[in-house]
Amino acid sequence: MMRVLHVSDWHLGRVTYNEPRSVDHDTVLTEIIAVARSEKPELIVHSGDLFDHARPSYPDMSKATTVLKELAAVAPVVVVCGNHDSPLLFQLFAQLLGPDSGIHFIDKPRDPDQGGILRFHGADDTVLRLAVLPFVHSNRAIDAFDDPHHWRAAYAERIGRMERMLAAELLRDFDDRRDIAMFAAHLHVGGANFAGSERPVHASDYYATNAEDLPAVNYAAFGHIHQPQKLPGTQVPGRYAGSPIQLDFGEAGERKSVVLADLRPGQKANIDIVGLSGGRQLRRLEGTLDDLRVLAPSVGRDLCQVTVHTQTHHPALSELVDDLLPDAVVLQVNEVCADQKLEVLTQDAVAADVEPNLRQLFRDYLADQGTTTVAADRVMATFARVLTAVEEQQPAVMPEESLLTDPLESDRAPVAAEVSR
Ligand SMILES: [Mn+2]
Repeated sequence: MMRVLHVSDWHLGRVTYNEPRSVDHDTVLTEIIAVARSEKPELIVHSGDLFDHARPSYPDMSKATTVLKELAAVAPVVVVCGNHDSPLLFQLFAQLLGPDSGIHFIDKPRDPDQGGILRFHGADDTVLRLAVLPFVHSNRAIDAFDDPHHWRAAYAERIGRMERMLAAELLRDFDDRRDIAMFAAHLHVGGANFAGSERPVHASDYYATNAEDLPAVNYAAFGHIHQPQKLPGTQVPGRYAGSPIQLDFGEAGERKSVVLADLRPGQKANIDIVGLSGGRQLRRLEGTLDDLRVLAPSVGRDLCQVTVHTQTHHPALSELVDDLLPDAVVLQVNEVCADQKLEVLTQDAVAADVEPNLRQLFRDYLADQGTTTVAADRVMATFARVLTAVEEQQPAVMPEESLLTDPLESDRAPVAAEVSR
């Protein structure tokens, strides 16, 4: 049996609405190291997006290598390059840490015999074969001369070809009394649930791959999607381990975790989800100031996006909210102000005048959009005054119009003759 710890999508260096997440990372990375030490896996797989940026800060690089070394003290570590990671930085890390570090940085997709398949030996005679597939950018996988309508299919087809190639080699001379097959990739499998924080640098980072192309392995360790979940649409046992912290509000309320997979030759994987605290939670709060007062004790140190419903505009609302939530980090305060929106006209009123006039259209606009500071009825009154002034002052005939009614040049007496006279 070989136990594998699967982690993913750390996004070190992440900043959420100007709030650095390093303290949250410190919390969950300590938890992950503790899980590794107590569960004693024989292999640790990080399925990509170690960093949030291709050029991480020095403290984040130092944090990454320190934590990976702590993990490598327990078992060999494989890190697959994600779409946020830099393949060149991975090469540099590999160079600096050296082949004896026990940390394998997989910088780019490789042929099976050029580093695309790794082998690890268990304490018993078990051999774990691991095929690795880092993120493939779409510009590497599609031909720009192809019809763009086919790009999505071309991408999936190209990835499918890579997967089939790896699978063929992975399962060659496979002895299922001794061998275990695993696949680690940073890819979007069609049908997976998005959080939104996966950030499409190019919309095409969202190009899906086909679940049916996955190699038939004992366990598939996937990264890219931040919500921990089973791989969709496939019988292959596998999971998105998910990010260890809530990276953005799309992930608010999500429970974060890592995966422990016990793999035995010729048997179904035994998969265990180990919960993480997730660091500080992201929370959306909405209500009146009184509602917030009631909610306040439950908020603690959470990172909050607050929407306050007020009657009239509150110039010092942010300070008020800060006072109400003294321990929380208030990332954003939105105000929904009753007097900055007008009531929508009833259907009867609209029906009476089939073609809505400018006043009605502007009124509808204010009902929908509201104003930012001044009360909506004042804006409406000003608009009405301006409109009336324009309507009452009959616009003069425009110069172009007089040109059209004037006789043509040839019908007139020559201008030069008039002058000479
Ligand atoms: Mn990610």
